[in-house]
Amino acid sequence: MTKPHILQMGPYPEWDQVPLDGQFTVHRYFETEDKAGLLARVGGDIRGIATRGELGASAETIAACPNLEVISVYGVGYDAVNLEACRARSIRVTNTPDVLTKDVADLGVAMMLTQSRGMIGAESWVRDGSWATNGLYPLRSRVWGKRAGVLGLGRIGFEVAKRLHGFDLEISYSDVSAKDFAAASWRFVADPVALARDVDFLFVTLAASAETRHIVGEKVISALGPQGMLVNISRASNIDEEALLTALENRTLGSAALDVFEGEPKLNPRFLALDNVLLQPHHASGTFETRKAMGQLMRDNLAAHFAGRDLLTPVL
Ligand code: 8YV
Repeated sequence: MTKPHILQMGPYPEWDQVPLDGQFTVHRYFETEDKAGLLARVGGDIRGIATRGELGASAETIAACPNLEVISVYGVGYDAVNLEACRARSIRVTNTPDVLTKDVADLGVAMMLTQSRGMIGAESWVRDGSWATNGLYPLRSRVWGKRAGVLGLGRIGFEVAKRLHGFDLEISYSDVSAKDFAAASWRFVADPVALARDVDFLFVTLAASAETRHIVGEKVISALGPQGMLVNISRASNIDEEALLTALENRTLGSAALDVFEGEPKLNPRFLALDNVLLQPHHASGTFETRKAMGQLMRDNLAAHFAGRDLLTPVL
């Protein structure tokens, strides 16, 4: 039996690459310099695309594959896949929800603690000898007892709120409606600006879409204010990065902890000049266990499609 041809948009670890190469005839888009040439040559053979959350599949790539049937995303976010183009041609789309939820929540909360307690600076304080020469590390504000806001109480937002609850923070959240799975003590605040005004830490855990683009803009940022901290473990597009940079530079926002950036992995160099932002390389789902589960689910969705079975985690 001939193996279905798939287009692979980005690299995977070896434990995913080997089985993928075994199951499919794989064309590595990311390794090919002449991408237009590759698509012109094999576009007609391609029946599936294997991609990653942050890479997705553009309208042009989809158009270059006239026999495309399915796009499997290694990631929960599928905002980089052109869904309109997929809908127009009944192309199925899958993602990897659930398996990464708790790791992403862990990193978000770890970022808040790291930034609040100044742990990066404290590490340097030990390593560069400041502890021995200058004495005690400068004091920081405590975390427990403070107010946290979760913007988007989906799977990841829920796990963030659960963890923050365990850290004795007061929880409020914003979403399109109040959620019946939220704990009784979690307060629903419909308006993101009102949410930001009421909290010390604001976690952005929304699935990104055209509707949520820049939902955290100048108003939300200034409502969070000079004592507030913004934590983003979702997508850069949910935040107006220009407004964020200006607020961090002017100290009208206290601080930020970010795992995602516009144009990543190249980020705006203005971030690098700031001492009130914690920068992380989009690795919230980056544990062995979770990445293995993501790879397996990404391949299982492709296999299910080509075997004519129901998709495990369909988006479209
Ligand atoms: C990336 C993510 O997919 O789940 C998502 O939406 O952005 C991440 O998990 C991951 O970096 C692998 O590419």
